[in-house]
Amino acid sequence: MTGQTALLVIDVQNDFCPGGALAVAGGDQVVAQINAMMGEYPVRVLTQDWHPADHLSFATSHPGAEPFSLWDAPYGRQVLWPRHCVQGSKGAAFHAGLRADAADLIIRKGFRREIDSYSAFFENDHTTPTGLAGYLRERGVDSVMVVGLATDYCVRYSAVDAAKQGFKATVKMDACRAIDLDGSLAEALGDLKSHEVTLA
Ligand code: VGL
Ligand code: ZN
Repeated sequence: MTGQTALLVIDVQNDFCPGGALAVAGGDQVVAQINAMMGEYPVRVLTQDWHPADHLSFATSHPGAEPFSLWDAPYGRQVLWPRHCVQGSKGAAFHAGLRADAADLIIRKGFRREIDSYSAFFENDHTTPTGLAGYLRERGVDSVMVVGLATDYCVRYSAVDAAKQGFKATVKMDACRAIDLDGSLAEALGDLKSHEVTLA
């Protein structure tokens, strides 16, 4: 069983939808399309951003720091986000309309206080694996279709890492929405193209 394509649904959670703590414009608009795609893929993986309340990617964990400022973390530059996707909170739950029951695997990321994890494959040190690559290989997957939130952060890093891990990676752009912080969307598109990720 090789040659299968997995659908990777990135972070379609309440906090990234309108009204959420780190709302992405139109974040909820991807839900219907993603639900419709679920039936077309033999392997379906959802990711869930899943932070402890004192996570170091939160501005609130750095006295005096403003949300969206930068912190020089031991593993590199880290945006300090508004507190979001706290483990077990309503904000961390999947959007109520998402067909989460259709998932084969739910992978949680960003659960270690000291390190953020944008990618579904590696934490932000780019070396600590989440286990997803091994899971996909054992399921006979050789390509991934990436959708969800946000295009310029978790979708970007997940798709680039998928390509680096040898999977053929495609991002379905109209099933994604971006944060677009200081040109981050343009930078993400350049990064995706330079890693031979297909933008569909
Ligand atoms: C995300 C910022 C912080 C994302 C997660 O899902 O793109 N962005 N945590
Ligand atoms: Zn996060």
